Amino acid sequence: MLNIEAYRTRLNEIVACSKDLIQTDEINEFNKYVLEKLNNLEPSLMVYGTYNAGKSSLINAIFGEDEKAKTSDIPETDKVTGYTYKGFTIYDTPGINAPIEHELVTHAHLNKTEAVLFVISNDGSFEEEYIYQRISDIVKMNKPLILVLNNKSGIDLDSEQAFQESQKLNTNLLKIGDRNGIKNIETKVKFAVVNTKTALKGKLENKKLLIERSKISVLEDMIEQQLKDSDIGVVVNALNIYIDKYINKLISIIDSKLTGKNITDLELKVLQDMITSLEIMKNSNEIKINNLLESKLMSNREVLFDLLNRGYDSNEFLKTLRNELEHDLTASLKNVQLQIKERTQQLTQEQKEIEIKLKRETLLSSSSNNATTIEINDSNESIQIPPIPPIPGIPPVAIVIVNAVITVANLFFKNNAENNKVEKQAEAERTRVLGIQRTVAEVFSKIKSNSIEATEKALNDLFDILIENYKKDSVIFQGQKKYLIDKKDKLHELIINQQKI
Ligand SMILES: Nc1nc2c(ncn2[C@@H]2O[C@H](COP(=O)(O)OP(=O)(O)O)[C@@H](O)[C@H]2O)c(=O)[nH]1
Ligand SMILES: [Mg+2]
Repeated sequence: MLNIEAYRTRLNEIVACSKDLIQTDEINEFNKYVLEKLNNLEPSLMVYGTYNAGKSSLINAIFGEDEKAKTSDIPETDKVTGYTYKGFTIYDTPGINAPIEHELVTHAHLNKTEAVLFVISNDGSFEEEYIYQRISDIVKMNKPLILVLNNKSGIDLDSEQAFQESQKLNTNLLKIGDRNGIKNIETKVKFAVVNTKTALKGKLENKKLLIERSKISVLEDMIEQQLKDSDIGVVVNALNIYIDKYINKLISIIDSKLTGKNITDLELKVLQDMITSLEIMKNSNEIKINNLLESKLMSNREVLFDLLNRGYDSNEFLKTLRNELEHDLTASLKNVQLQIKERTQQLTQEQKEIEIKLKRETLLSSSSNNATTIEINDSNESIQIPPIPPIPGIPPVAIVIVNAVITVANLFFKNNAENNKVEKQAEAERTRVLGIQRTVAEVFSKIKSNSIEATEKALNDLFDILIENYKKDSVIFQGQKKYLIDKKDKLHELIINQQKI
């Protein structure tokens, strides 16, 4: 007995895996078909073969109706039409060698059908190799097959010529079986010769002799027997093939996204290179700016000492120094902004190239599958280089300096008033100079630590959010890759499990 519940669970899992891989319509169609089949396990028969072989005419002959199925010398419809026959359904299909849309519809139905009625006409192409290749494909799928030679050329079916044709057909069948490793192919294919036109005429005009000569009854019995013999095993086989083909399609879509083209790897690599570049850029600029500011401070140390030594007001000088430092830092940061901008443009270019490659490859594979690509955030658009942040000022330094200068001056005058002795004066002078030196050292160390802090903060503001965002993107890419690989593993499991149900 078929475990319907296990099939339903499996179906839900497959449908869940399909999301993001193929279009919803196609998923729904798959889901609907499997559910319908599980609800009704009746086998059906599909009329297949080259277009113009007389498939639709054969349907008409079987039903004894002139216009039941539309017949024509040119391919007209891409529809698969079902007809109820003795409680079963027979489907007429556009066939092989029809326009591509017709062929696709036919092929899709071939994946579903339980049994096949393969029509070949004897007026032309019945020796064509592709016909036997198709027959062999169906036999390989273990689907019951009735091969019908439609006597379109109207020869006497009991003649030597008819016998020769059947022999040729049989030889061709054995050949393809050998080539494709199918043992005893002749036992796996039932064979009938009919004259559809005569059959229809006989039925329409109720002429027993014509009907008999057409040999349609032999075929009708064969069809009925085949459908009655098609047990649950035949239905489950067809259903498994349908499901497995669908799963294999999903896997090949994943493969085209992953291993074959390595698009995800490429995208990840350009992102990770970007992150490394930014980190290096941040570090090297920090060193460069700090060196620049430090050399500026060094050259101004002497000037401040000189000013204080001569008792001048240092506030104006410090204000100018502060402005110059701010100016230098701002100029350096503008340069960093430019570097970031250039690197971002490079990334955009790289991503564009990958996108073009991806599009080209999707286009190339779109004939085999019409996969939709996973939406990938266009991270370039969100990139905004942060503005240069305000630079923390140096005011506390100025206060320190003023206080220090006052202290030094007081010390000097106090010493001067109390003691007039020369050595005391010299002592006082040393103390004064030392005091100034200490003050200068203190002031410059404050300015230096302030400017280092300002540089660090400015660079953090410029780089950190940017780097963080690229890191997030790269995690998303890695996640997508893992997501696809996990999905593929899951789908492989679902195929293998089909055999066990
Ligand atoms: N003379 C003759 N013509 C046939 C026979 N069977 C089909 N035809 C013609 O072949 C053409 C194609 O037949 P049709 O049934 O539409 O082929 P399909 O494309 O396989 O469905 C039509 O013009 C039919 O009238 C036959 O047994 N004898
Ligand atoms: Mg037709």
